[in-house]
Amino acid sequence: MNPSTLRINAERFKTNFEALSKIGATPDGGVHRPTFSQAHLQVRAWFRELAAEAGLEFNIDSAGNHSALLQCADPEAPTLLLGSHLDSVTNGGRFDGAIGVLSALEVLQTIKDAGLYLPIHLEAIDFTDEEGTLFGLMGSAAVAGKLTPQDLLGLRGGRNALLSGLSRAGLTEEGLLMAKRQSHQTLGYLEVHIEQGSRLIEAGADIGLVTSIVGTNSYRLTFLGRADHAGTTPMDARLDAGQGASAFTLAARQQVMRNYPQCVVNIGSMTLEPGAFNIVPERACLSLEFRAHDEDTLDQLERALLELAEKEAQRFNLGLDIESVGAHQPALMSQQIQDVFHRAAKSLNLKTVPLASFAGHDAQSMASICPAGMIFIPSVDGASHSPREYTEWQDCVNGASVLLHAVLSMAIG
Ligand code: HGY
Ligand code: MN
Ligand code: MN
Repeated sequence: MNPSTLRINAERFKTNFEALSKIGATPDGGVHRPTFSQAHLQVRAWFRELAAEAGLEFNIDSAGNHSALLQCADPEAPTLLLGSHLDSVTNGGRFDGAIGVLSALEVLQTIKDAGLYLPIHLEAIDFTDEEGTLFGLMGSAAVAGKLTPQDLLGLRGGRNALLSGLSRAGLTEEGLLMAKRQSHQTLGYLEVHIEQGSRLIEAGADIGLVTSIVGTNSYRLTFLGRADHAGTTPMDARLDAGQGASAFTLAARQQVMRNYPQCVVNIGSMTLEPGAFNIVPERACLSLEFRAHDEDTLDQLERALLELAEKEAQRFNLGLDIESVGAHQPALMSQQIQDVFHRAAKSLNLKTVPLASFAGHDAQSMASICPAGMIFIPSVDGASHSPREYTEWQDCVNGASVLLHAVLSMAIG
């Protein structure tokens, strides 16, 4: 049979997506599947059953990455990895990550059903903790050998959450640290993902060819003041941690918009302690994250923001505790794979446009051990990390179809 005529089974793909979207579903059309939550463990078990029903072998590595496998006859052959992640952010959308894992599974099933024998192994992978409930890109960083014991001491979700989550999933820290794959084993990594922005729709394009992925650093900042009576303490005598935290939050946004217009900064949570109406807050804990497309800018931005935090703490006579809880380097996507994706999209009469990614993805971990590439499919209104997240079904079919033909092109030319 002529592989170029092969098409995915769009009906099966949709049935699977609808079933997957029910696991951890929230009333407003999103999903809530934080890493190692019951819903996340449930969705991984569901993925494993689906692979078994499809007659595919299955593997769970020591970092908990779940993979459906379509092995070829030669045990020494390299593996082409395709996939994404089944974990979600808190109260997230049902397409982020999920559409990539199901597209990968659909490709393996389509090739298997067609009785096509490839000279390489194919693996549809669901990476552990992409979203950073615990660390962020944890499963792919483990596979790339980029995870260090220090990373597991100071991380976004906190060490207790890591240890209790690992034990719920039957995993260990040692296992995380020994999941590295050898480069020669991995022919490449391909990922389909929603754009999570609105550039594709604005450009009237079907497929985004990802050129690079942003680097992201995360810090926990704690402004330290003094608890006092909120009524009897004169305003100018207060050591109010909330003032320093709020002043920094506003100043950080101004700093980035004025001096780093190609970057972003976010303070996603701010907690004041003790947290009572009538006590001046003595502690203010902030979760700070910032992103840039190259290492130098990321370093400059990091220095600028931490200096700003120190300055605002001094302004309000506060102490400041700074803890790094994550750093992911920016990565360039393989030009060879961008070309493969472009040719595959063209063969399907789909319009492509090159896009840099401001979202982090597992492909940026994988790029350090093999050629990695991604395609984006359109997000309506650019909405993501929210139940408002939505992609038209034809665009989902387009993404999986381009992935299928990219895989066939890499496997058999
Ligand atoms: O946060 C991100 O950029 C990705 O969605 N994990
Ligand atoms: Mn994602
Ligand atoms: Mn995400």
